[in-house]
Amino acid sequence: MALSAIPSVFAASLPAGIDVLGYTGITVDTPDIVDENPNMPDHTRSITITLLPIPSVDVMVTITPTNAQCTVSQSTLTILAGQNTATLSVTGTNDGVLEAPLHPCPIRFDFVSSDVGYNGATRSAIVQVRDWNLDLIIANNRPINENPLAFDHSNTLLATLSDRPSGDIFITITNDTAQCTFATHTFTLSPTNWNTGVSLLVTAVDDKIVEQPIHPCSVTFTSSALSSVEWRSRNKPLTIDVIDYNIIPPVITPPKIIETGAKLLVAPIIGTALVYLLWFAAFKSSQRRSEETESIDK
Ligand SMILES: [Ca+2]
Ligand SMILES: [Ca+2]
Ligand SMILES: [Ca+2]
Repeated sequence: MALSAIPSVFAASLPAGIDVLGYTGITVDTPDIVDENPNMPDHTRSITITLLPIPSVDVMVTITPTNAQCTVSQSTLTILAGQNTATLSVTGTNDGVLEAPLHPCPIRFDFVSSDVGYNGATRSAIVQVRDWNLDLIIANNRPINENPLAFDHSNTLLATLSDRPSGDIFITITNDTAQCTFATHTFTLSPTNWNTGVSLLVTAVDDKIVEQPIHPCSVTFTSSALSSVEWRSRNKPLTIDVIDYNIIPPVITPPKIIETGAKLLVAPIIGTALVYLLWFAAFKSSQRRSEETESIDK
């Protein structure tokens, strides 16, 4: 048989936060942390609701996350008479928004039953959601000049993290050989230097190739995986503009003699003239031979 509501004299002695409308035996056991990253094992965790005493009538529970940081597998459930536990799951919302490493998702539980000890009871729990949007930030990116004598032949970039990581993150720079080069290809951002950052010297390559006045040096920053810190993208691309230093050789254009529209007439005219000249030369030659022959005969 279910107990009646807690007498007010007893309720007055309860610790702060206990819902005096319901039995003190209503407990909600939630995980401390869920992860936004769907690939992490704690992306979804279970919630257990336990009722004590065991109800002799059905108890309906409405479960409501009070912000958008997590979702629950069921918004309502019924704990049947004679049962005293129910489980559901809570999942961190993969929101793509950069937030605090841990940010709260409060969940409210409302109980309805013909048992007055459960009817109207509420519980609340806070599940912390681990952010998945820690980001590598590359600052001071500006164009660099291929000309070794130019003041902007090199540049110093600053690499920081958007938030404090829980461990060291090792970062490798790749694809930088053709258009620009980095003085170092690996660096570490840690819980102590994540906001002061690491300076990265990058220099344009004097490649002796005629290119576009501004052309890209495309590099990739690949970050190590940490079990406790998850990245939206472990491969972050960066484009550095390179200013070309190679002069285009002059192009010699022959003088334009014939207009485009007259081109079709030119070949037959030249051909005809050549044939006439050849014919005329042959005619004159044969005429000379004939005159010579005549003079010999005479
Ligand atoms: Ca987030
Ligand atoms: Ca170049
Ligand atoms: Ca060039």
